[in-house]
Amino acid sequence: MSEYDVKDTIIALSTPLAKSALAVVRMTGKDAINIAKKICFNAITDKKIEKFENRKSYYVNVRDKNNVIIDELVVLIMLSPNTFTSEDTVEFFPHGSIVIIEALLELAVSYGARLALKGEFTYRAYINGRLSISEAEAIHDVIESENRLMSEASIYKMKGRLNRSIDTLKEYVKDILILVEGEIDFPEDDTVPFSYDILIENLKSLRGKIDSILENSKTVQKIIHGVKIAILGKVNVGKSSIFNMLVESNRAIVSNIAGTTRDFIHEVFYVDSIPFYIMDTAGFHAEASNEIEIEGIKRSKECATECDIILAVFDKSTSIEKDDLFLIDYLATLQNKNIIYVLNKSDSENNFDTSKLQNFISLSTKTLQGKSEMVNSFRALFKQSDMEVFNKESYVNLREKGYLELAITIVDECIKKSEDNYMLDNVAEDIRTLNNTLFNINGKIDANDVIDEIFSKFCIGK
Ligand SMILES: Nc1nc2c(ncn2[C@@H]2O[C@H](COP(=O)(O)OP(=O)(O)O)[C@@H](O)[C@H]2O)c(=O)[nH]1
Ligand SMILES: [Mg+2]
Repeated sequence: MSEYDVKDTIIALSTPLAKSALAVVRMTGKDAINIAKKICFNAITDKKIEKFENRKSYYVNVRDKNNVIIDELVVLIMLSPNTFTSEDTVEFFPHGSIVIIEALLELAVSYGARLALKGEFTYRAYINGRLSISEAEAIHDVIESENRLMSEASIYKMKGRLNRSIDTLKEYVKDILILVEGEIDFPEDDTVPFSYDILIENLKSLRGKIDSILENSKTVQKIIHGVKIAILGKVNVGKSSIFNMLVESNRAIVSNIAGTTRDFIHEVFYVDSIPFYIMDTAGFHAEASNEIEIEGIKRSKECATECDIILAVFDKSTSIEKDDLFLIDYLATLQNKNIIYVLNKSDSENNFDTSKLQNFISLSTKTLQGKSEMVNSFRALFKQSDMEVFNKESYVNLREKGYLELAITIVDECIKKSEDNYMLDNVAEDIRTLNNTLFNINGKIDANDVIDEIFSKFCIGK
């Protein structure tokens, strides 16, 4: 990355710039310790600290060039090479005052440090071989995580879970290359038997391994992104009551005044730690009488197309009406949707003709009868094996997916060429390209613009 000069000592606030009890300011680079020595004084004796030892914390006064105290704080010393960036690193824990933080940064800069750019600490970790590009990206995912499963999956990715799968692929490709090159260079030597059939078998098995990384990634992503549920039904069937029952709060306004839910609200709840994002919608009318209702129905339909599950709610206490039939007909037009029909208000007298509904859950938000059946039907969307995949495997992002898909195209091409008994030199060339493609996923990449793109998504101080 052209603008990142790795010779500089860099410093940045790693926590948000806001008033808080404490903040973390991190400095890394060859002058980090020297600069710390110039500005830190023992908080008890007020003497300079001659020698900073590795992995020790020091209680210090930071003094500016006029010897005025900026703050009394703890610094943590981490010496190269066992640090995040691999370089000498000093972490300051000042009070979370914006004035103090800015004075501290300014002071370090006056002694030769430079303010870090976005993602520059992680960039150093990458450049110094501490992290692969995939692991660096996973750090970004950890910070951006919106739920516990997302952070768990990204932490495992950061710790190298995907890397290990990619490395296994690379080993496999290397073995295939050895097989092919052995035959090219020593066709007479049969210690490793060669035939196109053996080669094809190996290539097919490699393809299976790539396929399974992509498949596993889909499962992991399905789990971490959770499931979107939309609640649809005519007014007053109890949509908002169901919403509240599932999120276990009184977020949505429940009322017997028709049309209370105007703006859609959404919340998250967890079943076996899998996040479900649920959306309450306005009533579904056959005939909208005003613009708000027209907009409401339009948005309900949008929710229905975007979500993974539709809870279609009907009211046992009322007779089946035009609006109900309108909803049933609308749902019939949707394809590949998971629709759960719910007959709510099971505690009341029956006025509803259920012959129009094939399978339905009988529910009462008052007595909670049917709630566990409903939750179980959400749970049933996930197989036990999905969770096992989640616990063992990793996910790929768009960049990684692109390379894996490219790898598949190359493997398929190799299989085809082998089936047609192409010259082995030609196949070997493709396998080398394949090797480079996999290398791009988690190896060191040269393309500056790709690296720029990746690290520019980071925040400063990361
Ligand atoms: N008896 C009974 N009444 C319910 C039940 N669920 C909701 N209600 C009532 O039905 C009315 C409409 O509920 P609400 O959740 O606002 O319906 P929405 O318009 O579909 O969002 C309210 O008076 C609720 O108290 C239930 O299971 N049994
Ligand atoms: Mg409502």
